[in-house]
Amino acid sequence: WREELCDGAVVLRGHALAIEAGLLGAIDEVIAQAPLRHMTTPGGFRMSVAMTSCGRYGWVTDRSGYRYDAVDPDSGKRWPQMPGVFFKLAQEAALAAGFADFVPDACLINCYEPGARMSLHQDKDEHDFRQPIVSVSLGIPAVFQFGGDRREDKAMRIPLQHGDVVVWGGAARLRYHGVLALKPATHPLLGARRINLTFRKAS
Ligand code: MD5
Ligand code: FE
Repeated sequence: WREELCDGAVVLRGHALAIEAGLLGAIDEVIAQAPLRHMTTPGGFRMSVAMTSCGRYGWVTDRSGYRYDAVDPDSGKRWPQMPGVFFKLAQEAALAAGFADFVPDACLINCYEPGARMSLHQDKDEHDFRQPIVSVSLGIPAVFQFGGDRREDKAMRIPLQHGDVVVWGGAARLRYHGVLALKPATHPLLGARRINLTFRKAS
């Protein structure tokens, strides 16, 4: 089931359902090596979303800024390897949306509990904006805000559910976006949590 939001942005409804057990097992293995943590923004705010990463690079934020780093600042070690089931899903979803040869080297794992949100922002810390971003929603539902090229542009609201995969490329790659505060809910496999995997080519 495929919905095109605009040129370059494609929602693949339920695309991850067939491999949910493999994804959840791999998430647990990553989190055991690199625990979820609430990072601090450059402005000094604690993020309501808990995060960790796997792959060659992880996305981190602290008082000095946002960046991709090959080392987990909490452990001083490299991030866990990207599980094969993650890489395959990201590459295959990108191909389905028209992006051949997507080779993600960073996977950010975002964990939202009820009340957690992500305010409008652009993803600009990567080097090559011709590369898409693939995002996978798991657990309780969220309302995604899909804005325009300017922060003031009116945002569309897109409900995202367990198993939905979105490919953000082309004209959508630099659009403002965010996630509204999650409502209390429980998912049979994930409990009161939403986990979003975002796959990127950082370098
Ligand atoms: C999330 N995460 O649901 C989203 C999914 C993040 C983030 O925004 O930065 O961790 S990725 C959504 C995205 C990426 C790139 C472009 C656009 C959306 N877009 O054009 O709307 O946790
Ligand atoms: Fe983002």
